[in-house]
Order: sequence, then C-alpha cells, then structure tokens
Amino acid sequence: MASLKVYGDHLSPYLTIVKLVLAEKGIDFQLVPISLFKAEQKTPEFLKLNPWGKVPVMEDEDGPNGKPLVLAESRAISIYLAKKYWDTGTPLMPDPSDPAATGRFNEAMLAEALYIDTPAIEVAVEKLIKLSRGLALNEVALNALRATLKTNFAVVDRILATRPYIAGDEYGLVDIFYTPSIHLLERSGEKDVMEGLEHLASWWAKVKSRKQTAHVTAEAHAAFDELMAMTKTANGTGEGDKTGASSKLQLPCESEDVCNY
Ligand SMILES: N[C@@H](CCC(=O)N[C@@H](CS)C(=O)NCC(=O)O)C(=O)O
Repeated sequence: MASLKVYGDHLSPYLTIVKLVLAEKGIDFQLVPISLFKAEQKTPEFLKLNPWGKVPVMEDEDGPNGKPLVLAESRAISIYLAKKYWDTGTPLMPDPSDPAATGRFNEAMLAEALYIDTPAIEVAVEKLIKLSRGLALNEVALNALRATLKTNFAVVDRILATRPYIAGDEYGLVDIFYTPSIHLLERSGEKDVMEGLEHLASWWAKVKSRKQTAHVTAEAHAAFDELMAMTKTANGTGEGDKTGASSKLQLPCESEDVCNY
C-alpha cells in the first residue's frame, strides 16, 4: 500500500494538479475518493484533515523526520512533493539555491493563482456545474469573466514570447497549475478567450501532449463525461437546457454549498 494518500474527487481541477505532479514524478499514491456531490468534504472527519472543507488533501505517512504530514492546498502540496521527490522524474522547480529562478517561479505561480485560476474556474462552474444542475447561467457575470480572461491570457502570451515555459526554460509546476483551468475552458466551449494568442497556443500544444500525464487528463475528462451523462439522463436532452431556466435536473447534491466548488 502506498504511503501517500490523496483525498479528492476527479471533478476537482485542484486534485488534477496534484495528480499531474505525481505522474511527472512517477510516484504511487492511494486516491481516497471524497464526493463533492455528497458533501463528503464537510464531514467532521474530513474537517479534521482540512478545516477549510476542501479537496484535495494529501496525507504522507512517511513525512519529514519520519512523521506523518497532512497538507491541503494543491499548490502547497505540489511544492512539497516536488521538493520531497527532487531527484525523481521531472524536476518541476528551480533549484532553491538560485534566487533569480526561484523569484521568477514565485512570480509566475502567484500570477496564475491571482489572475487566471479564479476567473477560469468561475467560468467552468457557470458552464458545467450550474448547467448540469439546471440552474440559470449568469450571462452578465460570464461576459465579465471572459473579458478578464482575454486580457490576462494576452499577458501570458506576451510572457511566453520571451521564454518556452511559464516560469522559465523548463516545464514545471506552474505549467501544471495552468493545465486543468485551460482544459476546463476548452471543455466549457470557452477557448475563444485564448484565440489569436500564438505563443500561448504553441506552449499549450506542448503541455497538453505530455505522455506522462495523459492518463490524468483522461480521468478528469471521464469525471466530466459522467456528470454530463447524468445531465442527459435527467433532462433527456444530452446537454442540459442551455439557459438552465427550465431544466428539471436534480443531481444528488445535499446542499447548495457542495456544488459551489
Ligand atoms: N485553493 C484550493 C482550492 C480547493 C477547492 O476549491 N476545492 C474544491 C473542489 S474543486 C472544493 O473542495 N469545494 C468544496 C467546497 O468548497 O465545499 C486548492 O488549490 O487546493
């Protein structure tokens, strides 16, 4: 049995980040399924692992000094794993003794978290989760998110004109942090927010075709296929009501919060 457990739901883009890191490192782990739709991330037992009640959570029985370590937050987990398995698989982070490369890495990581992740995930929640639950889309909010993403991806494109990967010369964690957001935008039919950005497009072609991570991406897509199939069964339409206004779909969510990502 692997000494590393990761708690999560394949629908979670943040679980996908951790799985991409583990795939690049070639590290075995045990996935402990936590269903967002059943609000399992809010049980008293799970809240002891992560008081914020969110997935993913990592539990490393073989943590530093042989002590177990529990960590939440996908980026914190990713950095921990990249450091712990420094000599295994793809390096993923600059050498900590190089302050310039580390500074560039931190800058790129924070920019992704602040300017891309939130609007991209909000678009996906609007287009995939709300629609699958038969809730009306908020077109005003969607248009504002699209405008923000267009502006911010144009900046990413300008950065990628100067270097091959987001944080420097090598593929690494920050490229991974972008990956589920962009997959979700594609999946939501929203890739227009990246239209005409050629440096971004050639970087994305390299990143999305990495063999090491193909199975992780396939698992995330399968989870969304399952969600859409539930929509199809409940609505009899195949894709849910485009406006959401008249859909009768009821997914097995136990509270409004649960599906609020
Ligand atoms: N910043 C966190 C975000 C984690 C997060 O929002 N997870 C979502 C699933 S994608 C969640 O657990 N939502 C359930 C809830 O908020 O109740 C990370 O990077 O790990």
